Amino acid sequence: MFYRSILFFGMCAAVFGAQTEIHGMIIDRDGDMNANRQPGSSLGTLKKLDKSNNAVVAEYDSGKARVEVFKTGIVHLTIQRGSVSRKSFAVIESPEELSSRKIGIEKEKVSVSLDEGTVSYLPSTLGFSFFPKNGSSPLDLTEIQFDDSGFVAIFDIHGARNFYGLGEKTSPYNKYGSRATMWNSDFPAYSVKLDPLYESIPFILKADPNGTYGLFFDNTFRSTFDVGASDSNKLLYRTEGGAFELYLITGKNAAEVVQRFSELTGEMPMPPVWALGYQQSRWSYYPEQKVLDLAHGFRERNIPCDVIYLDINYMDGYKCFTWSPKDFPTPKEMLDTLHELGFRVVTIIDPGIKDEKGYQVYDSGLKEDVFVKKPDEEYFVGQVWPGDCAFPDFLNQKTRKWWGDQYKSLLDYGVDGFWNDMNEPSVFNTPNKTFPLDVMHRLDVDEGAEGEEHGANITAEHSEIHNIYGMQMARATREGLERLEPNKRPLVLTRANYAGGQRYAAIWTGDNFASYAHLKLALVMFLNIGVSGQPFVGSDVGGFIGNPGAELFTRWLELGAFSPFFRTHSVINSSQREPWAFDSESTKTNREIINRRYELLPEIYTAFRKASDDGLPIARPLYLDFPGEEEAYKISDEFLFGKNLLVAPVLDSGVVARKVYFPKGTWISIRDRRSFDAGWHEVDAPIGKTPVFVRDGTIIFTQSLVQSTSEQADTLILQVFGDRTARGDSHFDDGGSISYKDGDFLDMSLSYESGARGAVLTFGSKGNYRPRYKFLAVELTAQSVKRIAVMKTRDRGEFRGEISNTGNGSVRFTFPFSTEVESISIK
Ligand code: MIG
Repeated sequence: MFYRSILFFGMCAAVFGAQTEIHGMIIDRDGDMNANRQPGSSLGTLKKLDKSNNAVVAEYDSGKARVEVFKTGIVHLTIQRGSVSRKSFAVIESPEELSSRKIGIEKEKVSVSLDEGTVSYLPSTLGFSFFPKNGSSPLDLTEIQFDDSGFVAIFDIHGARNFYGLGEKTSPYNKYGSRATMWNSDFPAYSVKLDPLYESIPFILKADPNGTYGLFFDNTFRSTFDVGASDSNKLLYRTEGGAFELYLITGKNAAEVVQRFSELTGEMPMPPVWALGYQQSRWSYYPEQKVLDLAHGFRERNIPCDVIYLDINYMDGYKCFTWSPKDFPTPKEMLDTLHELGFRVVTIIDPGIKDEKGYQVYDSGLKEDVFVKKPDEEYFVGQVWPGDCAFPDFLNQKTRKWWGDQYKSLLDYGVDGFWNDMNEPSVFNTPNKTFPLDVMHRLDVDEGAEGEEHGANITAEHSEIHNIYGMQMARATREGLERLEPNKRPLVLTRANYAGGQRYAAIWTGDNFASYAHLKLALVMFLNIGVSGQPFVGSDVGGFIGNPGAELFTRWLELGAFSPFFRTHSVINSSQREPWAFDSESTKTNREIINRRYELLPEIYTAFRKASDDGLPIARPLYLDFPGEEEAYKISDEFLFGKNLLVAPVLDSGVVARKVYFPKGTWISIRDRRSFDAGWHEVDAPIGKTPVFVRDGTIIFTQSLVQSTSEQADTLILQVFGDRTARGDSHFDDGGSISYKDGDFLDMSLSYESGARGAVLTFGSKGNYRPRYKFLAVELTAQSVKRIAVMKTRDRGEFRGEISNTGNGSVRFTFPFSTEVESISIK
């Protein structure tokens, strides 16, 4: 163990050295970008121009371009010289049949008319432009230069200054003025400025009060973005291979653009409800007894928790799909006990398969021929935790099937979910810390290039596959779990990913630090990852490397409670990091924070259900909901959680108050029902008391406390924020199966109206699922109406509510629970 941690920190040091080199490389390569070349000259003269229904194809001496109205609001431009165009790994939609009048050719110019503006393509120069109708900044592809391997595309952004997205990137929040590289990389202990990190999403969103568009560069090779950094009016995109595949996504506001991008690349599937609970991890909890002690530790202290993670030490010599006979001699019994205590267990699985004859997984992998090979047809062998390893080639169906099947043994033991790490892929002993770039991958036949013979042995080099290796591993994992347990929703967590990877797994932001700078960065990352199509995101609470003090841990826990993925995790040899590991005062505070996450679960679950449908983030930047407000584009330390909660966490040390920007409307504090008008206000924020506000006119769905989601809460609590009218809705289902897709859900919608003669809360519902609460409670802040409340049901007549005080500035009426409720009148 000692040796391993030395090795680990040795790696960190080695990696820091590479940082400037990487930036240096980008700067060097940018040097020749402004070479004075005629646009279009790279492809030679135009030979032919053809229009089909939704597309125009231009053929040149040495290449081809194609403009297509892909879907409403989305234009797909492909320019290729030599390189082939592959089937996308990100885009799952096929072009829609749209009216052919949307695209036309006039005087050698292709024009596309969209609701939000016009797109034009000039075949003679390869010029591509978007002119928004509302007069906001146009976008011009002014140059595209091909070189031996890839190309650089240069856009004029015409004064646009707000850019977001690009997935998992370090600061700044607004990407204008920065550079970013897409190359999945494992940098243990990354700095707040390091780039690139573990996942690549080449999607950038331009959004300001005047207008918006999104650009998705669907290319998996190493690529770089320079967003006004080298030239203040230019966006430069360079890639080291492949075709130019651009999706221009328009929309009436940023939310519509993000939604369309999510539709294009697929939405996050609904996770099981337990994955929304609090999760405890470290590298590593072992042996068995320590894991059980941990579980009892939560239950004895009444701190809710749903999931315990087993990091690499549960395995036998770090061999995937094995248990350490010494430390986990009776995994089945351990898992049974944990399940009885209401816990789920997630185990880590890395891609490296130990190169060892007699190890069953390795032997079967050899037999099935699933491992990646070098050009000389020898297996590529690289070192990771188990020592020398072979690596599955997740790029083809056969390997994915084989990989998915491996999970059967862990499922049989009772493991509930899986955590795919090291899948950038990370390799300890190669110069580039990953596979050599000429390692070969075998692709599915239908993923071959256009024109390639079907059934041919289609291969691609690692340089092209690198950025999707992790995504395809997560895909193989998910597909396997869905095959093995078809009626269960899997939880897959992955470190590496690519655009569209939200279809397969949640992500966390990797090996960060226990510092306030990293706490701030975590939120900035969530917001940008969210608008890049991936809603299910979280960070290691407390920071992976180092030891947070009690205050930093609690502040991070506060952010964690409003992160879609809520997990504490820390490096090997770190100090204890359980919510009770500090002092008794902070144990109490930490418990309250986790309790509140559990009380808000119906609201959070509904937010997930929405995100799985519309693809919009769960932790969302203010500009998505308030596109007209200038401030909404600048604020990176406040966000909406779901559509109803405004969260303003404290992200600095020694602070007990902060300034909060309130967008239009009136906002009511969840803690004491104080209300705030739009604009800036100072609010108090003592440790553990996260400033959270609900928009006036909203009903939120909460529930009484449970210790895990395997427990049924007694009471569904409807909290009405606002004195006159309010609306709310919530989604319920069994939380774990996929039968909600067949109508087994309940969508409840509420409307509240208050007038001189009292108030009425009216219930609507859809679907046939019946939640099993015992009580239904309504909480109101209204001063005038708090004496008597009567519930009318369709099946059991009327009930009079029992009144109580909540201590948070509202009054509660409690009734027996019924889904047959029609209304509640309050006088
Ligand atoms: O080389 O499994 O980011 O969460 O604890 C380190 C051990 C490998 C990196 C992950 C981290 C995990 C650790 N892993």
